[in-house]
Amino acid sequence: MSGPAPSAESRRLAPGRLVVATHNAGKLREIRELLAPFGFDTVSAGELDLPEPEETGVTFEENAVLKAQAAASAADLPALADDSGLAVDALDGAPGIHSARWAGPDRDFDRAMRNLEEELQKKSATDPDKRTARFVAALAIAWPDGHVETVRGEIEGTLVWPPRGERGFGYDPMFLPEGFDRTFGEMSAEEKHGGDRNDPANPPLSHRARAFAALVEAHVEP
Ligand code: ITT
Repeated sequence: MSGPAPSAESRRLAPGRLVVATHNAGKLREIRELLAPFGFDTVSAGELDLPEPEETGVTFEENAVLKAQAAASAADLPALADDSGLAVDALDGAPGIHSARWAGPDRDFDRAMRNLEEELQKKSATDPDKRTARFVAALAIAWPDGHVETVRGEIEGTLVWPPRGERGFGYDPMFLPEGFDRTFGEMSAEEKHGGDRNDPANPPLSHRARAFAALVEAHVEP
């Protein structure tokens, strides 16, 4: 028989110790909140003093896999990574996978949001219908033997100027999710996460919460 080898079977994460492979404090807080109901014993890449791998991928998924596999192999534990960003239609998907980079080495998101607004002004993207964007989050779980699973979540919205709200992190104060009149920067953590994947009346809202719902559905032991 010829042809490609069958892909390894889909895997589920068992309860136990889990590395959260991020050095971003805002993400870490949200991931811990989203993981809370599942009883994992989490330790962050920062707490383990793990190095930050270079993000050389060209997709969110590739970068999430790089980060999860680097942490799983360094810590000899399963590891969960998130690669995320804001894709702006008028900017052909920028900043996208480079969303963190737009904030510079000091991670200055006031500056990143100003840069973003300047780019939108250059494109004459002043009307809300020209200011559409989506937040994307790819999550990867990697095991020390190299196996990896990925999922993705997205949320559509519009970019407002000036930014509104002090909550959340990163680009949250500019992002008005579709169907809402408050930005992620004006929402509590619970509002930004949204509801339950099993409740059609109140489903998960943020890109990260939606990716989590997909992760739990397919790759976490029930
Ligand atoms: P790690 O790689 O250590 O996880 P990072 O900040 O470098 O941290 P990314 O490369 O995935 O992570 O960059 C994602 C950037 O996209 C992040 O720095 C934020 O600016 C932005 N971003 C992602 N999710 C966001 C959210 O929920 N709210 C606001 N901004 C978000």
